[in-house]
Amino acid sequence: TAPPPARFNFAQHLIALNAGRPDKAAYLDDLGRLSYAELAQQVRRVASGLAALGLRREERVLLLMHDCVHWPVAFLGCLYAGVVPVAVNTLLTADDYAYMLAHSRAQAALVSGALLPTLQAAMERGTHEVGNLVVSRGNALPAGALDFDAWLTEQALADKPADTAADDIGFWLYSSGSTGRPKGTVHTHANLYWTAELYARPVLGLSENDTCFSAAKLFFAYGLGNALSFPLSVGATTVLMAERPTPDAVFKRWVEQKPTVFFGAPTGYAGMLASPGLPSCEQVALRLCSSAGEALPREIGEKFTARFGAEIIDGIGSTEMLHIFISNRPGDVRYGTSGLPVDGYEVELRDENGAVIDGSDQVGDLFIKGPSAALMYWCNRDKSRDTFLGAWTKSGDKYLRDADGYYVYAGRSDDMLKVSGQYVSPFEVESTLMQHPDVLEAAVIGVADDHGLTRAKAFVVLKNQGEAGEPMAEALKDFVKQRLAPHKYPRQLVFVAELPKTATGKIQRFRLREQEAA
Ligand code: 3SK
Repeated sequence: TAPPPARFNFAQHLIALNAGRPDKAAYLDDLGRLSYAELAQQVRRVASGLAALGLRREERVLLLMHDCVHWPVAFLGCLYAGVVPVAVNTLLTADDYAYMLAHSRAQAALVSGALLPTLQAAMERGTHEVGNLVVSRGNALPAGALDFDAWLTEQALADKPADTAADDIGFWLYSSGSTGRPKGTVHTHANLYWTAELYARPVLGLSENDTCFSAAKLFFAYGLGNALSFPLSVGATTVLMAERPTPDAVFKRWVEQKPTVFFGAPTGYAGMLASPGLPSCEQVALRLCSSAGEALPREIGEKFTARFGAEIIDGIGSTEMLHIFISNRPGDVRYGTSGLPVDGYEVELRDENGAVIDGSDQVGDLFIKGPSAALMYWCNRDKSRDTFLGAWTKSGDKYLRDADGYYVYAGRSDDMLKVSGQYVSPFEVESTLMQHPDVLEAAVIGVADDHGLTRAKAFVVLKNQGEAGEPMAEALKDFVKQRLAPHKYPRQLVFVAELPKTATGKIQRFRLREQEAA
């Protein structure tokens, strides 16, 4: 695959690629359709609008929006202008956004109307430098805020893109870690190109004949590829949906909009297969499905293919590598494995001394080398140094290679959990539980549910053990739900008299895991 030219602007690259299909639908969202010509125009209007607001190259803009046509228009408009969008999870709390605003020093925010109250609470809570708010699909706008559509119509078309280098900072995504705040993961313009050219085109065989639909939202690295950089790199059409990807919401799009490629996560596939509304094979047009976020249990893949004929292509990616670097291949799917390295990426398993493991069936730490790796974690030298090791990136996952060379997931190297494809830090949940006046201490681990998918389970020591019982368990779950993003609360919570600890008082989560496995 040829590298992008040294001077390269990913938004301009997409506009040029699709200049020959002006009337084709680039996006179908809950309210309408956006053609490729309209997308190009709106991207150039956003670029002008940002300049008119005083935004300068390399300054950051917070992008906090539900999936709708404004999201790709805003993201690519920033890239076209050389402004850096910081795309953030829509499910977080005001406290999370307050941190992100201060950390990124975002100079403006592009926000969905429904998310505006949370963002405003964040702005009141901490220091920030947001000078302008542009609100997508909002009702009553606060003084000084701009309506996204009205703002766009007032802008001229920017006459040329920012003259960015392929290696210039393009955008940030936040990635969660086992301790501390989320890390601002800094990606280049070229990284978007690489993931499309190394994975979407050759592995998924995406083409302009496809209609893509991703249950994973655009703010996830997975969703950003699935619903933006991949389809726009081949001239396909993408279905966007603002609401949560419940089985019924997904089925409605499958049946009405007939996507040919669907991107989901194992929890979603399990929920859909168990749902009474599951459509028949004849009602849908799926030719291929993708799964990532956590390892896909074999049974889910087999059941899905038996129902729809289509394979689920399971793979592993990361926010740091931007998309998938080990994947199954259509026509050669081994359910229960993540597949083989994607061409263009090298993969190593290393033992605890850092030596490369050559043999099969030995668990090691997974390292990846490839051109789409992030540059760094913003303003976090220690964690950057720990993860980005020259040409190699540490994934934080444990894997083994089977006798045929296929990679099999063997857990995390740290204590992080992946619940419904999203990272959950046990420390964060434990410290939230410990803010409750009745809790003495707590430990959180991942346990497998009936489908083999990970769920958070909390072990809680109460100050007064006599209060243990269902009402207290529900109260503690609610306590966490009110303070953290919804995917972080423990679905299971049990009371224990004490937690296993080292001589120095550190909680031994591995003992709880062993106890659960026994
Ligand atoms: O969350 C993941 O595992 C993932 C998968 C594919 C692409 C990107 C990411 C972050």
